[in-house]
Formats: sequence, C-alpha cells, structure tokens
Amino acid sequence: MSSRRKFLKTSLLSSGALLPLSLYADNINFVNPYSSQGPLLLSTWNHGIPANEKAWEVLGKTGSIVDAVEQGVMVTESDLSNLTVGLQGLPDREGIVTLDAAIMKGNGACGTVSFVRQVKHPITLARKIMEETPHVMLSGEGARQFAIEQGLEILPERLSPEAEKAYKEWKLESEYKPIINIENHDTIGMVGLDKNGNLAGSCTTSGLAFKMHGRVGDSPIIGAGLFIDDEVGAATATGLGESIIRICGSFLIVELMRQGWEPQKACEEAVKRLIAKNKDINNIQAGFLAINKEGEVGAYSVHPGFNYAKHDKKGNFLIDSKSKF
Ligand code: SD4
Repeated sequence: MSSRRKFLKTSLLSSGALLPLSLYADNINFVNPYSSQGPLLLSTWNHGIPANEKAWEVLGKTGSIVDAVEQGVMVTESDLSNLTVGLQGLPDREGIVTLDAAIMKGNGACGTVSFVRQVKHPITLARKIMEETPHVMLSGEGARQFAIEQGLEILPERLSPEAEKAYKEWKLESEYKPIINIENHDTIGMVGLDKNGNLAGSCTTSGLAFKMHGRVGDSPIIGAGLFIDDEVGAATATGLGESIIRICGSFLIVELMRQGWEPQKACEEAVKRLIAKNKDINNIQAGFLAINKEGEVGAYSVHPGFNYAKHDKKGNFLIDSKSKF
C-alpha cells in the first residue's frame, strides 16, 4: 500500500470516519426548546404542489420529516413534463443529463450527490450517502457506482423527446449563456417542519440547461442550495447556482434567523447580498425560501415570477413570492 493511501486509511480509521455519519449526528441528544407550529411544508415553484401533497401523506403515515422531504421531491424527479429536475431534464452542452441533489436533517446529518448520470432518484442516492457512508458528497461515476451497489434504479442514457428537441434547437446556435430567467427554472427545493419541531430539507435538479460538462450548481452544496438547523430553521434556494454559491445563500439565511431575523427579512437580505456580489443582475434569477422554528415563512427573489407551495393544516397553496425588482 502506498504511504499516501496508508495515511488516508489510518487517518480515516483513527477519526472513526469509516462509520456511517448517522452514528454521529443522530447520536446528539438535542433537546428541542421550542413548541412547533408544524407540520408545515414549503416547496419551490408550482411543481411544489404535488410534491407537498406526497410529502404530507408520507409525514402522516410515517411521522418522519426526512421520509417526507425525500419522497415529496421524488414526485418531481419522476415527472416527465419537468425539464429541470430528473433524467428527463435538459442536458449539458455535450447532450448529457447530469444531476445534483441534497438532503439534510436539522441535526446536521446531510448527504449530497453531484454530476451524476443515469440515476433515476438522485435524492434517494443523497440519502443513502447520508446514512450509509462516512461522507457528505459523492460525485460523477463514483456516485453512480454507489447507486448501483445500493440497488437504486439506473436508467439508460437517453434524452427525453422534449429535451432532445430543445437540445437540437440550442445546438443551431450553441451559444453559451448561463442564464436562468423565469422561463428557465424549476429546481425543486423543499423544507419541512414536523409537529415536534424537527426540520429537514431536500433539493434536486438537472441544473442549468446546456451547462459545461462537469458544472455543478448550488443544489448539492450544503449551505448554498440547502441548509437546515433544528435550533433555528431551514432555507433552500433556486435560480442561477453560481450566484447563490457566491453568497452561501441558504446558510446566510439560517444564520440571520439565528440572530433573530424573521425569515422574510433574512431572505430579502440574501437577495440584497446576491445583487451586490453578482454582475449582470438583469440576467440572473434567484429565489430563496425559508422557515423558522415558529413556522414563520419567508420567500423572496431577484425578479418577479418566483412562487412556492405551502402545505399546512389548512391545505396546500401556491403563493407568489415578492421580489426585489
Ligand atoms: C442550478 N440552482 O443548478 C440550480 C438551477 C435552478 O431553478 O434552480 N433552477 O444552478
């Protein structure tokens, strides 16, 4: 064994890192000091309605907020009419669909997958990474191999008819313009609070249409596309990933809420900061969605057009977010 490999092996073993992460994070006895206003589920965009519906049903049956946010967004991953989530999504500029996803619990446990091909449910793969490995993120071919080992569904690499049509049209010009506007969105991010005050969230996407091969967005970056903390609240993001990563958007919102900001004000501050740190803001759409432990909601975007689905005991409603411009 090479000395580097030996070093890695020993340092992993001595840190105990070969044990599943869940043995650590789930071991922490966190005493929830708040009374919960849950259950409450929030999801980005209008496909959040069916995703919330499923998540609500799962929460009712299993009582598990992490089951709920996983199975909720699986609905979107399977939705053949959706061109920005799942394997039916728009490809990169080489004509290949690559997916990003993340799942996180309020106790710090998280799993993410980036740049993976052929995996029907990347959110389930993210959960397997969270629960069955000592790691947080697997990427590319290694992630696909782990999905195969775990018995997850692998589909042939074939563009959906709509994605193929869009790709052929794009290739006529092949202009590389990494822009997300209101016609070109749809990542699903879901955050949920159960009746006991436990939080969890999920996020899954095929990412930016016609991106460079290998490009990874904000969705699988913990703190950018998703961040959850049982002590405070939860946030998720949608829109141009690069602009969101630059400000660590979801983490920023949760940290502002920790300092006492309402979710709405925290989302507005994140948008303000995103505008300050990104050039060409006319061509960037990004939106944030947040809840705190009291069940208060925040949503805000750069440009108009962002909406979200909110499911509580009163029902499942689509709500327009306010925006800066
Ligand atoms: C990305 N944030 O990969 C994702 C795309 C997205 O609405 O959210 N679209 O940059």
